[in-house]
Amino acid sequence: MKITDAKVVVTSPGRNFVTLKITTDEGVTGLGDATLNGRELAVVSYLTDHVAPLLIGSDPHRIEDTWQFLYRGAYWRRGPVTMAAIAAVDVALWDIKAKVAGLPLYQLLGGASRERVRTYGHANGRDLPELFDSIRARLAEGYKSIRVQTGIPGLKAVYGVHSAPDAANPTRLDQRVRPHVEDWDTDAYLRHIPGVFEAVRNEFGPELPLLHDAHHRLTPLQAARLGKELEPYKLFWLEDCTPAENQEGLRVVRRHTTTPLAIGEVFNTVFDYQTLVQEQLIDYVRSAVTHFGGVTPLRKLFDYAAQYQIRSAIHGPEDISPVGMAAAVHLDLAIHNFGIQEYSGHTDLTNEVFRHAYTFSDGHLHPGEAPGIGVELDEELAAAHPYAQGYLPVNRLQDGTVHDW
Ligand code: EZ4
Ligand code: CO
Repeated sequence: MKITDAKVVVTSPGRNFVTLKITTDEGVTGLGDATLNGRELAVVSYLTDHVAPLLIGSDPHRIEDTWQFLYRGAYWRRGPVTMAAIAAVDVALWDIKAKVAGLPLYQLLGGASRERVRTYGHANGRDLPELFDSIRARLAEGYKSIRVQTGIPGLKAVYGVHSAPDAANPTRLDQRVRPHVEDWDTDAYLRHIPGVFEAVRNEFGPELPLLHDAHHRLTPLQAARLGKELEPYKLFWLEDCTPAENQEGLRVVRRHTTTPLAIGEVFNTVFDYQTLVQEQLIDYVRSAVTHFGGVTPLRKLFDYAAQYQIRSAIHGPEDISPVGMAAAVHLDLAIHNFGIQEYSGHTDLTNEVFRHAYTFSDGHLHPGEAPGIGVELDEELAAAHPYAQGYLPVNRLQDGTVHDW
């Protein structure tokens, strides 16, 4: 069997998605997600200009060898662009192998370790009444675990909370798209958050698993303090409390709090995790199949983390396409040290462009029984919704200093 074509499809059914489609001489095709939110076209070029020519004529069954060839063969290792591109190839090849076998991918990964995959959904509100409504809406949709994000008094726009369009900071300037500007004040945040969790616990009781994402904004000492102050409310986890490129910083956090910690959605190789895992400084590894080089290396990370009783928590925002989500759900079902899967769902139009076999019900996902990863790309519909330039927001402190978003 030989690869005869590798093409990249960029589509924007509400937001941008980058998909690799690999075709073989026997007519079997495979899909991989390569979406890197806000920097999509860099990955498109990496794939079309540099990777696709290398794939033509090669054997799609040699997944490990192809992965090593692309990773080591580039000489320039790691980084989100490289690893998103390699991830798309890896998942497309797993899709092909599983289709040839006539089995859903999870069967090739060792088979199901559980009946279904538990998820968490996002609730948010500018104030407590709005937040409570949002939590009730997620519970009504079936979610059993809830990530809580809230507005902060005095701040106009905060990560994870819907805000009114800001006339002073237009996202379009002279037809050029500019990032939306959010504002930030760590002291105001630290003062406000514990009271929010106290109120949520009082309203929804002790059993509901609650999560919170600090989105890389705190110093180790600030994170230690927050973790400690949240202990009475027994969080499922506190996510991305610091920008964890400085892995050693987590020693400070860990020394001071028993609030569980989750980190890694912006990481792309196992090397980003070495200190965090070996020293057991975190409880959940957060990388997505799409940004970590695919199913092959993410499986290895999970097995490595398992030795330290660290569990999986694959990143699942809307900017992971249904192709990336499908690959994640197969892995979730198969591995032993599964923790939880983030799941926000996609718009109806996105689900039409990417028809998928995975299903969501009663707060749980299942990958379905279709051979491969179980996603079909409607290329005509994809073409009807072309790429639209877009950026993630940026964050500024009260005096204008750029801060981590
Ligand atoms: O900000 O995926 O936990 N989820 C997150 C996401 C990220 C986006 C960035 O593209 O932090 O919402
Ligand atoms: Co996050």
